Amino acid sequence: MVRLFDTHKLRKTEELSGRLWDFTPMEEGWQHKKCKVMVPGCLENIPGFGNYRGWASYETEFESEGNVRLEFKGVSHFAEVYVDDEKVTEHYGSYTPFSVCIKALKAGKHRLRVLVDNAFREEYALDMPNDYMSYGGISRGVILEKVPDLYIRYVHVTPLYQKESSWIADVEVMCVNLSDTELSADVKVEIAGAAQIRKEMSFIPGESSFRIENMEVRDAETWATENPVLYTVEAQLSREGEVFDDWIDRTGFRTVEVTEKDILLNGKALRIKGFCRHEDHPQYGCALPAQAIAYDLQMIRDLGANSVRTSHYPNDELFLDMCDEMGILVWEENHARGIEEDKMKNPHFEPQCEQVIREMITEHYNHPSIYIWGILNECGSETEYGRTCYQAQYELIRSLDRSRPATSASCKFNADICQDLPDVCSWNIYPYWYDERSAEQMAKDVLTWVRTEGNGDGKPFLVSEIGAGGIYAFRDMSHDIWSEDLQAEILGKQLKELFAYEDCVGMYIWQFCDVRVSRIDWALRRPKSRNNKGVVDEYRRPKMAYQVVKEIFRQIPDYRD
Ligand code: ADA
Repeated sequence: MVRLFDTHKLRKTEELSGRLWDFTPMEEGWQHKKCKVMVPGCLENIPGFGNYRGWASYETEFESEGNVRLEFKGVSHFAEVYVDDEKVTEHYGSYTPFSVCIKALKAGKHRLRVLVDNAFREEYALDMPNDYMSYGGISRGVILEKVPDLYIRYVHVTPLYQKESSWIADVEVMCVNLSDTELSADVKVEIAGAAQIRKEMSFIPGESSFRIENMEVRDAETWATENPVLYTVEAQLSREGEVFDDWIDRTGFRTVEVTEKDILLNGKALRIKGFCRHEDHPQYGCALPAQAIAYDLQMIRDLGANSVRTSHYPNDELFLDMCDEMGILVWEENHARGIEEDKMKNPHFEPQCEQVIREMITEHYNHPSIYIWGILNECGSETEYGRTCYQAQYELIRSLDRSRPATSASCKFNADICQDLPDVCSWNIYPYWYDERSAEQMAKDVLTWVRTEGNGDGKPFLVSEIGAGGIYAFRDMSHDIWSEDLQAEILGKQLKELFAYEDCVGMYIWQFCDVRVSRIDWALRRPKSRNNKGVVDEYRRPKMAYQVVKEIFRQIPDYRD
């Protein structure tokens, strides 16, 4: 399963994932360990491959002809794609989709071979041993589509505002012309029953788009956490009345704005009660199947939370589809955790960050649950060079999407020189854990500095991480470090004090579940090789903190007065 709904009625599509592929490790001494593996899946979750790093080959067959578009929702870290032994594309970026079109393929069976590299290399500037596991493999779905010479690439819908009983939206239609000459078609866009037709639109070879401004969508209900109504967006290309391509997505009508103090959803001040969540599971790695993702989100709902931060990379669209339907707000983040100035200076860093941002925003634009974009968690925001990256990335986000705010989680207390750049100032603070101060004191100290010397005055303040470690089933009368008891005590204090602090829009708990960390550098600092700050362990067994958080979160409404 790649999405929760059909994305085409007419265009012929076939899922190439959801089946066994031939897997061959390519590193010296491993080649004999060929086996069948499920795609999607993580390489490290194949028994015997838990610490494998390097190249591996994944192969399958498909039958098709004509123009074939292959879409990979996520291959980690680097992929080279071959069709019948001819290289058709390559891609770096573990957590964002990419695609390739092969023109005029001969009718018959074809061999698809994907060479995957999950090693840590200088050229992969965003993947490194880290406080989470950087899994490898074809970790998300793979789709094959038969496309005509002119096809729809995407439709972006931006809900603008509500006017009486209509929502007003801006629409961008992006098409791809695979031929060498200009091609034309009639284009129909239908959203929630409202249709717009543009006759004989011309498209130059390659990608080109046009806009439909101020489209009225009558009787559309507003999407909100308490009422997550979704509408279908359907586009069609036709010539002389005959439809030859179609494209389907979903949207929700809502606005997000930022004032000096608040983040507004449909004009109402939000109270964020969130969890940071890694895509991680002992059996599935980062390739959680739909049922496991749904289970996480049901628990997050049960905990009384209303938001998830996709720390520290863009997430699977299945997750986003579910958040759209369940009314869970998403802080979607680009891929970068704790990358300091020296590594930001890697010549690959900035182009790769920008590529991830482009792919994330292009592919996830229509999800109403995404209310904010996040970049560069705890990177070199205290340095002049770092600032140039923050600045360029904020500019890029704003050029791609003006309808959502952007932020980055900082921990550079009294040193950050980038607080003038985001729309919301977000801080990772760990009172009572890494810091001895109370949550109230720490939040006040940070915010006072941000609003004075920090240049971040006039913006909402969000706590992007709080938390404490606790090992499942380690109970201790003296509330010793790593006990469930101490974790529950600390989280209780952090939440109560921050909810009482009016200047704080809300908080994200670090983190939903315990996650595996990299063997090099990190495992020695983390008992059980896990970051143990989850309120559930890696198997989703609730710790004492679960009940404490649930009781507090459930008393707090989604909106501030
Ligand atoms: C940081 C970081 C997280 C995690 C956390 C921790 O704030 O953003 O990825 O490493 O600290 O557990 O210390």
